[in-house]
This record gives sequence, structure tokens and C-alpha cells, in this order.
Amino acid sequence: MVLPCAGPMTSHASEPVAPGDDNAHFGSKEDNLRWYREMLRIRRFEESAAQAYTRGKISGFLHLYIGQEAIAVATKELLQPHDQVVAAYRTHGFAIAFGSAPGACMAELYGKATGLVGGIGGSMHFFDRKHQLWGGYAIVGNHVPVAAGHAFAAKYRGESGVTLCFLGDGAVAIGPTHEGWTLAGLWKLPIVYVVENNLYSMGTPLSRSIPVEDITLKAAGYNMARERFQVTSVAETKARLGEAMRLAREESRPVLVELITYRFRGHSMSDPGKYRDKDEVEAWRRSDPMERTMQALRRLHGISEEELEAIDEEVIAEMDEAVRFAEESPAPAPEARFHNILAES
Ligand SMILES: Cc1ncc(C[n+]2csc(CCOP(=O)(O)OP(=O)(O)O)c2C)c(N)n1
Ligand SMILES: [Mg+2]
Repeated sequence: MVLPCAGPMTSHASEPVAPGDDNAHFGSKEDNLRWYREMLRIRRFEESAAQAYTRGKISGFLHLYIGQEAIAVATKELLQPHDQVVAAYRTHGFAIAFGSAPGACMAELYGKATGLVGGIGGSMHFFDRKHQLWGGYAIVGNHVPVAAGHAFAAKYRGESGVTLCFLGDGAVAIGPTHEGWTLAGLWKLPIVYVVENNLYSMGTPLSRSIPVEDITLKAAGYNMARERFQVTSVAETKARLGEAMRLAREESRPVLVELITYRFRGHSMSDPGKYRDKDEVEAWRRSDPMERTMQALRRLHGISEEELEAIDEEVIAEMDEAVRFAEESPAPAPEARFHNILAES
């Protein structure tokens, strides 16, 4: 339930939810099959990217979304045509879920001309207007006021679109976030700020970067409504994030949503993640939304191992094809680095 900013606190949830038979949080067979496939597409894309990185095919940074896929998949299902999504740099999952071609995404990572932004942006600067993804920002927190600008434009023009701005827990305490949230509250913008709280910013745990555990306590200071929960299924994420979006869309109320989630890999490919122990990672694996959806398909819907394997094979083939496309694509022309810097008439 989305709470008004002065409402009672939702519970803390820094421990993973144990897998149970909470069937209420799963959808129909068709829903679960679709969600499972979409989460798997993101995961297999990321694994292919990681392999390409270790083969030296991708340079620069590479931040993987493995563990957080349910968020992008739920978001895709909630987007209406005029909505816009602005995100940080862990954005491959959004592009794949929203409908960007995996080949163009992989080619962007490879720095090829056929990439999403012509191979000039790389992992941190995915951008696909057609599929409602307005970046891809590398500078922590700096996209928060940019997103307020998107929401202001929609309100000023009288359009129905909602802006969704995703940021990490590490962006909460940074200056531009305060500026963006202030504008959102002041101008009652139709925006939902979604903090993907994966408990770490690089190797720094949340307890060392933010003085309160419940980030949504901050909503009151910006006159935003608030919502907070752990992401364990697409169904629940869709329902609760959807309610936040409804409030922003219908009442022009900014909302601060905190999604407690977990990344199974290090911060980026160069991070072995030694600051957390195996038991912690294992505990979170047991509440992995993709794994739980797979179990629900077996348990609730009688999907066989063969059917699950067939889905995986199709998805792996799709991502192999994306890698082949990236490998065979040409590099951008040297002058391409000067394109799209100034608006061209
Ligand atoms: C202004 C700024 N300071 C520092 C960095 C270096 N940096 C890159 S990612 C990161 C951690 C951000 O963590 P979080 O917001 O929690 O996102 P996550 O990586 O967990 O998705 C930092 C400090 C940066 N990119 N921009
Ligand atoms: Mg984080």
C-alpha cells in the first residue's frame, strides 16, 4: 500500500524473505511463464556480456543486473505510451525488458556502430527513446534532477505520462538527489523515484552511507508519498509499483519507492565482492525472484523440467545471436564521437 508521507512506517526488511509457499504473490500460468522468460532473457544477456568481458571484447565498466531482473520486468508491464524511464548505469535489464534488440544492446557493450547509441556510450549510457528508456547516467545521482525535468515537461504540456526514475541506494545521500526530490515535491510532479536498494554502493554497505535504514523516511521532507518492500516476485512488484504510478499519474503526487533487492555479482566486473560472505549471498539466492518464479512454475503449474530447459535453450540461442551480431558489426567511424553532442537541426 502506498502511504501518505505522514503515514505509519512499513516494516524493515534488510534480511531476505525466506522462500515459502506464499502462492498469493504469483500470477497465472501465462503470467509466470512470461515473467520467467523475461527475467531469464536479462540474466542470460548479462552472463553473455560477462563472458565477452572476460574474453577482452568489452572495455570500460560493466555493471550487471543479475538478481534485480524482476524490477525491470514488472516496470515494463506498467509502462503506458507517454511514460519515460530515467535510470543510473545498471540499465541493461531495462533495455532488454522494454524491447530493445539484444543485438543492439550487446553491440553497444562492444562499442560497435550498430549499438543502441552507435557504440559511443557503452554499458553505462544505454538510451532507447523508442522503448521509453531516456538514459543511462554514469554520474551517481545526477540524473535525479534530470528526471524531475522530464516530469515537469510532461505536466507543463498537459501530457498523461509519468516519469520513473531509478537510482541506487548509493545515490540517496548525494547532492543532486536532494535537488531533484525538492523540485518534485515543490512542483507536485508526476514522478516515481525508485531506489533500488541492493544493500551496497560499490563495497560500502548501506549502514555506512545512510543514517537511517528505511530510506523512505526521507519522503516526508520532500512531500512525497512513500512505499517500501522487498522484491520477491514480479506480481507483487507490479501491484505495488503500479499503485505508486497511479498516484503520480492521476493525482500528480511524487512518490518515493524503496525496493529492497540484491545483486549476486560484484559491483562491476572488476569487483570480486569480497566484502560479503558466502552465507549472505546464499541466503539471498533463496529469495531470488527468478528462482522463485521457476519453482512456482513447477509447483503450481506443473511445468516440466523439459519445458523449462526448452525455454532456456531458446533464450540462450537469442543471446548467442546477439553476441554474433556484436562480433560481426563494424566499429563506428572516428568522427561518430562528435555526433549527438549538439542538437542538429
Ligand atoms: C558522483 C559520483 N561519485 C562517485 C562515482 C563512482 N561510483 C560509481 S558507482 C558507485 C556506487 C553507487 O552505488 P548505488 O547507487 O548503490 O548503485 P548500485 O551500483 O548498487 O546499483 C560509485 C560511488 C560516480 N560514478 N559518480
Ligand atoms: Mg546499491
